[in-house]
Amino acid sequence: MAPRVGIIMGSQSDWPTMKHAADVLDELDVAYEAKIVSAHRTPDRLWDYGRTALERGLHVIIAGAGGAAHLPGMMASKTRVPVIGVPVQTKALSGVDSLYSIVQMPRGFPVATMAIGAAGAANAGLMAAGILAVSDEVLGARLDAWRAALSASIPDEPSDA
Ligand code: RP5
Repeated sequence: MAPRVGIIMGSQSDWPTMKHAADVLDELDVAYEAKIVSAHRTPDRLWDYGRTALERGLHVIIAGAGGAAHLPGMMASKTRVPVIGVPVQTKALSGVDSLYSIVQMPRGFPVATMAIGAAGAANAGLMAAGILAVSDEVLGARLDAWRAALSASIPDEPSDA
């Protein structure tokens, strides 16, 4: 099945974070691809990816990067495929640098920015699935079941265990 979601990241070092998005998409049986596309180290790859995203059938792009995290914003500039940004946690500034780099887009070129780190990546997967599910009832039912199972797993009361 052709991927409907593109997961891109600035470096191999981002994969342990971005894998959380991939894991959620696996759980929901959503076809995706995962690529390393760096705004700074492989700018031509970024341009080609954005130029061909729509014609290749991508519906959503999840873009994760850390530090001077220009990848999500640059991708949003190159394609109208919706971009979900994931700020990767950094050692020097704990990912606040990544967050600020991604979230403060100028009017006209939005990036839907998630929380810093693994939770943000997982939520990016869920957000992508939610966008696809608007026009895919079967996926919508899987997403509803996923959400219900999470709710059911939350205990009523805390325990010492
Ligand atoms: C960014 O620089 C990447 O997204 C990564 O988060 C960060 C560090 O990359 P490496 O030096 O670990 O390759 O472009």
